[in-house]
Amino acid sequence: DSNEVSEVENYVKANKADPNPEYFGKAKGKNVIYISMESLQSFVIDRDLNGEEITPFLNSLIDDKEAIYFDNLFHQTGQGKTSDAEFIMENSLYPLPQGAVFMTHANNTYQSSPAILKGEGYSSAVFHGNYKTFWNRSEMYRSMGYDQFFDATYYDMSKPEEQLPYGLKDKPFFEESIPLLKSMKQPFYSKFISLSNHFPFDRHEEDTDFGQGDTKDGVVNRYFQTAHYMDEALEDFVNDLKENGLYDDTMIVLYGDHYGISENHNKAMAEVLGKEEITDFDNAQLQRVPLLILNSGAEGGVNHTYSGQIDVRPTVFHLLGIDTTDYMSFGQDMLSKEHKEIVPFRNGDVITDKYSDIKGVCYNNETGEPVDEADAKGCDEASKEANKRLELSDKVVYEDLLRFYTPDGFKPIDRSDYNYNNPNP
Ligand code: GP9
Ligand code: MN
Repeated sequence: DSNEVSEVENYVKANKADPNPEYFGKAKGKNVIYISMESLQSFVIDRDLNGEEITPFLNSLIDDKEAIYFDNLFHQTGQGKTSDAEFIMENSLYPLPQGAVFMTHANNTYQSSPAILKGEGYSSAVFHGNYKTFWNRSEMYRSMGYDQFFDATYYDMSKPEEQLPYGLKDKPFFEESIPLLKSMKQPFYSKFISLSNHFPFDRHEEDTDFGQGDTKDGVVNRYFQTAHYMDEALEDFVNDLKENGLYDDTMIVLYGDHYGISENHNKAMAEVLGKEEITDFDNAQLQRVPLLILNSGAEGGVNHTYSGQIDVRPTVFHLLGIDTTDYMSFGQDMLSKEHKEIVPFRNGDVITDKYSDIKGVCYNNETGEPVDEADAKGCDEASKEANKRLELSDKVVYEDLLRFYTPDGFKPIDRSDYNYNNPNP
């Protein structure tokens, strides 16, 4: 009820990180493109395979300081995978400890990015080469206030060599998206969900000249190839945006959605990383996913802040010059001087800039070794804070608390105003 909302509101407002004036409003009025990079983990960034870069395009954006790159950002997804990442990024709420919030709480009241930006004059759309029912997306997007959902019915799904179990391969997907994107009213807020780099990372031998790894683990070997193919698709897409005059006025946010290589592949991963073994500590560190903000109007460079996907929305909104005071965001602007470096995970682990609390063991980040009992205070404090955040966020979702709260100036979304039936499938 409204008392519970007040508790959350007080917590969120007390923990808000004020915008950094150096960045605030730098991207004001620009179009926004989010790109969900399927299963991309940060360890592939700047890594070579047989002397060739796995992700040369992303690397070039970082090396040439074209993008702001966050190299200590972690995914915070649970069982909802891609959909959990979407949920976190666009609501600045945590996904659930069990199940996928897209499936279980699609009818809640939300104050999601597309709805907030609607108030700033933005149109909105999602682009994805899979069908609209997957992850219950079409139901969730109605609650999020997305104007349009260009799902597989808008793409040419007739060529077997372009098809994967989860939909259309990335290159044709991005290519065919350009005319759809051009049809949108500007400024637009859009999200592109890639899928070529999806487990089991196969069927791309004919689509790129890039080879595979040579460990004994085919999943890990192929991952490099599909990640490289995605990188090529992203480069083509950015070039297409430039050729179509869409680049200059558009800020692009590229994010890895979740891990691709599970703990089942630790042996090959140890070989790839040149380690004896992958410990619990190492595995937690591998949950870093790349986040690049391209063309924000602010200077690019590498930012080492420890952060999570939850922090992206306030960061992006502040770049757009939007006052976030009234929104129930559990993240903090990563470019703010007040940003606290505590990263809660859905499994109860937590990582800070100094410590990692993994399966109840407190590690020193620098050494990767467990700390003495006496030094575990850093973990205990972070853990307490992380649990508080998760608990309050879960309350918002489980009890549908945003029903009782309307941010100043926000026009609530009526989900019956939205449907995504393709008129010409
Ligand atoms: C399917 C794509 C992949 O639509 O988002 O989903 P995932 O299995 O990664 O959640
Ligand atoms: Mn995914």
